[in-house]
Amino acid sequence: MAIHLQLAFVLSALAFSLVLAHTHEQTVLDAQAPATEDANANPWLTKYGKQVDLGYTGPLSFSHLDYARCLEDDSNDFDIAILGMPFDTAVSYRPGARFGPHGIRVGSRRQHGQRAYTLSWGMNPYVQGSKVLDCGDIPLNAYDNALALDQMEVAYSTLLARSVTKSEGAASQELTHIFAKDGKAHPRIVTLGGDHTIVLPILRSLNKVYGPVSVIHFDAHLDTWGYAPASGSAQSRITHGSFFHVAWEEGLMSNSSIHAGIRCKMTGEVDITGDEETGFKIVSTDDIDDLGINEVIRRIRKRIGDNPVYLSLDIDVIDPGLAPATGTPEAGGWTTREVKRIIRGLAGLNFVGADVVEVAPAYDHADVTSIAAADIIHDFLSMMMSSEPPKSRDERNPWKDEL
Ligand SMILES: [Mn+2]
Repeated sequence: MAIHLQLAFVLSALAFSLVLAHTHEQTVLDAQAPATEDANANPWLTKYGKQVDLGYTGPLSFSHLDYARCLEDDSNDFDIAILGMPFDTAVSYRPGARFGPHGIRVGSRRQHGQRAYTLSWGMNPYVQGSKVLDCGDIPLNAYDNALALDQMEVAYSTLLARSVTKSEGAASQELTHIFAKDGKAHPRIVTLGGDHTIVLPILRSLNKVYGPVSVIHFDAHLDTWGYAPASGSAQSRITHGSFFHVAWEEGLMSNSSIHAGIRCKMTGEVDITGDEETGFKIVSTDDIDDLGINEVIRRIRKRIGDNPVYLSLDIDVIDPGLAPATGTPEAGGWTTREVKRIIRGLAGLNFVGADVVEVAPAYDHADVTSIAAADIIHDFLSMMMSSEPPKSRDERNPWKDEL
């Protein structure tokens, strides 16, 4: 076993070296000119080239993207921002999602823009003409939820107001100007949560730019519970299980949203009735077996239509056997592969933003949840840059039976 592991390690290191081969060759060429006279001045550079970062080395950003503190530094433009919201003080069970942004970045370390082509998508999202930038994390107050929610809204709005990079006619889909009240193209933000409450300030911010949006909500739970607390404050009513109800009260969502992957225990039918009032329809976990993936995709697409849509994915939609590191695990969920296939089927909808929330790395094993979350975000980038779902590999390149 140890030998196999060593071999796998060597092979993966080799594969990554090959990815970097182009950069390395260029570096060697660059280094050749001064090599003879400077060989003693910098023997490393002369002999081995630049100090490149391997998958498991270097500073931490999502998929080794450029990292900028965008909230204070507006000198780096982008089309899609990766933004961390390390917030977990409105959870009902396990805290720990404040470490989600860090954990997802750790889970992304074997991802890289130079090795991002997949068989599933048939493309690399980092070479589609859109610039993706890791904009860091919002320094959120950890003691005052009202203050933290305002910080999230202000930060999101700050980035939404930046002008996009992409030139007209680039391959990626860019429709935000069609839906924006000001008629301008706005960047899209992929948020790393954070507990699910972070979606309330995000929807408040999006509402100012686009008006009400539809929501596609992957989750084991409804998150539309709007009960008044038996005791407590108005602020204590805003939690990771109630934020959609509050968003509905505030008119932030159009009446055409949909859940996917619901399987939690409820009070009874009253929860479903309340959920429908807030504008949601339900695709349950079991529907994937009863209806099949294609029908699940069709129902989501039909529900959303041409509306501007925000996609929020609670990692607990995935079975806790495959994604254990989350705040409120529910047994019997979808597989990571099933979720990824549904996401592929959603390409071409008018996404104005997306998130992965509720990753709480302290409950993880071997980064399995963080790796799933990072991989799903890779799919989000491809999804946001595609005008339609990718054809299957067999449709693109039919299998020829040699018999
Ligand atoms: Mn949730």
